[in-house]
Amino acid sequence: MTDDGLRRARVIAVGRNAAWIVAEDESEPRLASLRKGARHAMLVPGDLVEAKQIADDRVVVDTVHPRSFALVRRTGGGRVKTMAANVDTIAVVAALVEPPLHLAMVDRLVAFALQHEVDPLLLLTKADLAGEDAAERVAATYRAVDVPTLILQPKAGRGIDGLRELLAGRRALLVGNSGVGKSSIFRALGGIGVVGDLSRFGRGRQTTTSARLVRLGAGFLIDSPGIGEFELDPLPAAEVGWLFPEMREPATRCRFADCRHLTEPDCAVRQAVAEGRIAPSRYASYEEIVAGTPAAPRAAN
Ligand SMILES: Nc1nc2c(ncn2[C@@H]2O[C@H](COP(=O)(O)OP(=O)(O)OP(=O)(O)O)[C@@H](O)[C@H]2O)c(=O)[nH]1
Ligand SMILES: [Mg+2]
Ligand SMILES: [Zn+2]
Repeated sequence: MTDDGLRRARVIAVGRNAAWIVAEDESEPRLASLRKGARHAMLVPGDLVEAKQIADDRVVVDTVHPRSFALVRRTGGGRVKTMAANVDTIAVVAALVEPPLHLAMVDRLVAFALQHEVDPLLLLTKADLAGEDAAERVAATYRAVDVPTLILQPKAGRGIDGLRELLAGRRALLVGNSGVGKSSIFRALGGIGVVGDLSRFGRGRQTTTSARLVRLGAGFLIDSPGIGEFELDPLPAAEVGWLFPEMREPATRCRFADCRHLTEPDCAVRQAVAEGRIAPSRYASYEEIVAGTPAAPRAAN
């Protein structure tokens, strides 16, 4: 604690008038109240705050530090929602089945991470239901484009040690469709399922309704509610192409310097797809993003 009674703390979960925070030099979370009408009514997990102890059992969030990176997404209703702050890693979680594998969304999230210079990871679940071959095929597609990919079975503990290693020192956010296993992974890494009265259960399933954070050594991991869709803001084709690293080299060999790799003649990117050097599912995602078509669930390669 500093002279002015302020203590630096990380936000782990946020409710309407209060937030769970954990001081940097403590391990137990404390419930802190938020000043009504203050800007920090919009706190999200990952935010770094200064908290003031005003009585033995009362803590108030005083100030919020500027965010280094916040994951902001547009909701169906056209509003924006901030999911987490100060993360340096986006851990995309995708189930191979149940719900069906949604590669269009995986590709958008990976592209989004590259666009914002945070590191993408891919965590594949439910290989026990989908089969190892299917899991390895998908993993190979993403490892080939330098996205670290793990096959996990959180309840059985499979892959959890490897994930803990991969996350060491990182500030990571779990993101993906509902039911893919984000909270299962979060719990397997030591996250608590329910944080006091800020959480509630949705529709009989253990659907996560608000984001929350677990500290992992010097880093942390944030669990978030499932998202139905994820769209990138509109971008010129050349920029979308840059977000698909496997297209960068072929793109230098297209006949036209401003080739969008759609219908242009002598396109080295489409040639690479035809020759199996670029995964058709990745190229399909590229096409959809350039065309502004919403992400549609589609089968793996
Ligand atoms: N068989 C199998 N089931 C899994 C695996 N991973 C997660 N599950 C199950 O999938 C269901 C959904 O998992 P959750 O962890 O709640 O999913 P979530 O991504 O947190 O879902 P939301 O909070 O709704 O976004 C649970 O019944 C898990 O036990 C896996 O690798 N194999
Ligand atoms: Mg959940
Ligand atoms: Zn081209």
